[in-house]
Amino acid sequence: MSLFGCVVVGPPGAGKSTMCAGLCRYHALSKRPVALVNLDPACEGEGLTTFAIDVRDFCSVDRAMAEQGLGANGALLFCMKELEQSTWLRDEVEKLAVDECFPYVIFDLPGQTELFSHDGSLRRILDDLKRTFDARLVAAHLVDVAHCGVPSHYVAACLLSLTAMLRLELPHINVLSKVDLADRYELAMNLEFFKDARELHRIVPFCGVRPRAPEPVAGGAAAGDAARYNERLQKLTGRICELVDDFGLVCYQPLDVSDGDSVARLVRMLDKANGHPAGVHAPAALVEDATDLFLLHKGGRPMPWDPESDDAKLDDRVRAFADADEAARAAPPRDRTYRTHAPRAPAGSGGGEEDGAFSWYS
Ligand SMILES: Nc1nc2c(ncn2[C@@H]2O[C@H](COP(=O)(O)OP(=O)(O)O)[C@@H](O)[C@H]2O)c(=O)[nH]1
Ligand SMILES: [Mg+2]
Repeated sequence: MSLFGCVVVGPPGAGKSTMCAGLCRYHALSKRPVALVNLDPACEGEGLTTFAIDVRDFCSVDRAMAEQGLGANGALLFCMKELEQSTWLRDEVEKLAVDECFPYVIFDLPGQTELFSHDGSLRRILDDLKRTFDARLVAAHLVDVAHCGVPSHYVAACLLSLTAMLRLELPHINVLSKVDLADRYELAMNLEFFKDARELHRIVPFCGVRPRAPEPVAGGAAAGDAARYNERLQKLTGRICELVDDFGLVCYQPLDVSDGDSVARLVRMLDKANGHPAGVHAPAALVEDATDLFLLHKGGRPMPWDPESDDAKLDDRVRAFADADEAARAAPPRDRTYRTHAPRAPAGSGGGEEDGAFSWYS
């Protein structure tokens, strides 16, 4: 049977690991067996959810830095090369199958965009999985809604999304993450514009810097500098907008990972993109339940599904759900059984890259 899964990419802090935890929880609630794979050798802590496969068991960025004399980003690329040249990942993925059935596999990737912008290892690793397991993967590229607050950053993000689409060569969904925070930013256009990413040139007039206060001696020179800078920036931005528009591929699916409806919409899009036979493993009623239960945590991070430790906090409806879950575990379906990787409670660690460790548009 084919392996279905999702490859989550995007700049550091875009919300990749949180989305992975959200997807794991959603799938656990809707009874879809799921396995989370950490492909970030520099990931710190244990993440929000248990990893079924953790690339840190195979290679270490610290070791690559010490032994090869590389910087952090170089060491990451080195690790990816090592992973590409070994059969470790293939062997580990093979172990996930139970009775030749794979769980839905979610790959959490590092934030360094070199991984797909000008290095081919990641693509070759994914190609290998596609060949070996007939893997039907969809890429989700996350862009933080904060970038909509700075028009030139948003255009850069669109270019990055387009690069990811062209370089990864997978069915692809671009995600505008953290939309619950959109109100915090002063947006030059309405949110629909940023979701559609069409007629990008309309944002060009808003690109630029404000002139700094004139310096006492040079009197007014700073304003002239800013005007010249803005003129050049707008010309360049205009060309990039044309390029992105000409491809006509980029648009964004908004995501608030604490909102069950938002996660459900994204799951439907991901399933459509990679052809997952949704509905076979997740009856409609379960999907509805998953969406409703997810809402219990609205306003906070999605809590990983852990019937045991969460039990005390759960209301009657959720407890009934947990009982049904236990009954389902006790009597697995006749034709096949899955090894599920139930997420556990957060270990108090974010699992993301350190702030400022890497800037993709500086
Ligand atoms: N408000 C809000 N915060 C989010 C959302 N998704 C992620 N975050 C926060 O964004 C920060 C970075 O998330 P993380 O998943 O570590 O990003 P990564 O570096 O891409 O893996 C964390 O503090 C998350 O709690 C969201 O949908 N809404
Ligand atoms: Mg992360």
